[in-house]
Amino acid sequence: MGMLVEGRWQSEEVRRTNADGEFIRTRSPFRDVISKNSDQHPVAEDRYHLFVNAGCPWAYRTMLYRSVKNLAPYISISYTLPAMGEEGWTFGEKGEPLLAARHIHDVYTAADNNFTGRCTVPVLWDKSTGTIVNNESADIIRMFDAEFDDLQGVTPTRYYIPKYAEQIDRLNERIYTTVNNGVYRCGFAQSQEAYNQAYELLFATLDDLDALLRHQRYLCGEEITEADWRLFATLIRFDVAYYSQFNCNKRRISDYRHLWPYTRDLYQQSGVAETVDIDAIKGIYFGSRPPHIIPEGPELDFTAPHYRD
Ligand SMILES: N[C@@H](CCC(=O)N[C@@H](CS)C(=O)NCC(=O)O)C(=O)O
Repeated sequence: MGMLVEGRWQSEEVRRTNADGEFIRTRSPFRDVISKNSDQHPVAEDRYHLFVNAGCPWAYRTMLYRSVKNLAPYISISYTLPAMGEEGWTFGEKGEPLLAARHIHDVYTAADNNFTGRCTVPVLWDKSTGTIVNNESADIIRMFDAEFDDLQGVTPTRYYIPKYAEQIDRLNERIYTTVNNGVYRCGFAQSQEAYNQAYELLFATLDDLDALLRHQRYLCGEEITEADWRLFATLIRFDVAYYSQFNCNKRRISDYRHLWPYTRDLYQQSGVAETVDIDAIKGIYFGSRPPHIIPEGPELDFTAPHYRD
């Protein structure tokens, strides 16, 4: 995938690995926040917009929070086509309705016409100031979790639960490194050593989480927290894409005694199933790489009873 250089798209593939063949993820450049007390980006109805690709696990986190936190009436959304094109993520011929953008890079140059960097999803856009608030999913879900309660007039469920904050942070760190990003470290490794190491760490974490979930319903106990949703974004894609396309093939999630019913348990929570788009997941991982063949399977039933309550 290419990138913008001083506001111009350059299609040449940008190197993603270091000298040891390890996959390196770049940092997100837009890190402002929406908050009740902000002059720049205050909480307001119909002011913010998300640009996402429903196949992408990072963008998916924000789609999931928008749904489970009931924020759809306040935050509008545009979806790119799942597969990457010559100019990165694209909205197709007609473009998307908010900015008439045809590509995600048009959203970045609309915010900064001299922008240099990768054009990633998700993007959280402020319609009033005409700029990008933030393009880091970890920040965006925290805002969605905490900042919009007043607007809704109710106190919805919190997922970054203060009493579990330390535990969530610890889980997030290991799960991000070895699972969320770990599958990419397997899939994009450019050396056998880098792949082997990522693979070992990935399955060591999955095995430990499976053991943990034997004793408790969710990662921190009996309540769903941010750590569960962040893990779920990868688990729901695992058997469909990472197992085969990223060579994460020691075990499928559906082979795990506890992780598999746990995945179904989260899938069956209110507001979740409608955010899971299996065709988009296949589209992003298989449609973006030659030979662009979309597999028929696997057959997975996320609606089967989970027996975890
Ligand atoms: N740190 C970002 C990462 C987002 C990200 O890497 N998104 C991928 C799609 S799955 C992307 O847009 N990649 C395009 C690129 O790297 O140029 C986040 O979590 O929000």
